[in-house]
Amino acid sequence: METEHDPIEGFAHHDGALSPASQKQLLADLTAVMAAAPLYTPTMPRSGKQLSVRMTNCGLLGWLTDQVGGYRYQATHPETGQPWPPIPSKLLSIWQTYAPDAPPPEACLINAYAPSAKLGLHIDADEDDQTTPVISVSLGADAWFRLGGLKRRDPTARYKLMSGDIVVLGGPARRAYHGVDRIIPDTSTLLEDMPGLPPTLQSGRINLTLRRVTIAETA
Ligand code: MD3
Ligand code: FE
Repeated sequence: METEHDPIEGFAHHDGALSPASQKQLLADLTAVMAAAPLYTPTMPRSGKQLSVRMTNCGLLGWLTDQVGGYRYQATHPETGQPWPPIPSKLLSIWQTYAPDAPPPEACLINAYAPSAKLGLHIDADEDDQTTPVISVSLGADAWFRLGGLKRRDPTARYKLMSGDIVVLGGPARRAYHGVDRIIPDTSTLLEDMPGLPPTLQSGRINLTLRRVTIAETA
């Protein structure tokens, strides 16, 4: 059996934070976002290897990666060249609730997982602001999420993230290694009739991460 470890300080998992009705309302907003900013297939710096996760963004800045430019934030979609659509107000109010003292979010990364997709262990280090919390919202199929420590080889623990869960990563957890081991198939019907979402992604999972990227001027 896998050894259990205490979660790193600053990790807060809010189980079932969003009701089924609010999940559906949020999904309607995301449908509009994804119509304006289509999902694209990110690729690794240098190797050009495709990630299994599909991505897009909303907000003033979006996180992206491609073979030539590598990991970065930029204000425009890599394929359409258009500015990212604004962050829907429902997400801004979630940010207000869970990070009331933080400056407003600048980026919302939208990760779309097919049932076979995963995200290897990594740290989020491309933001100048490394102290404001990151807030994650899970929609659709359940996922096994892995959280470690500040060093790659530190012990890890796994958590099941379900549709409607909100995770707040503040304090030391903001700089911890983490990833998505796998999607647990046939655990949600939420994404089933999301307009414009390809069928394989409809049977998968969408995760949203709200982030502060630049260091805010203090008032
Ligand atoms: C822990 N996304 O987009 S969300 C990512 O489910 C990312 O799509 C995962 O890791 C997903 O970078 C995990 C939970 C999460 C988000 C950001 C974190 C955990 C985090 C930043 C630091 C530590
Ligand atoms: Fe991450």
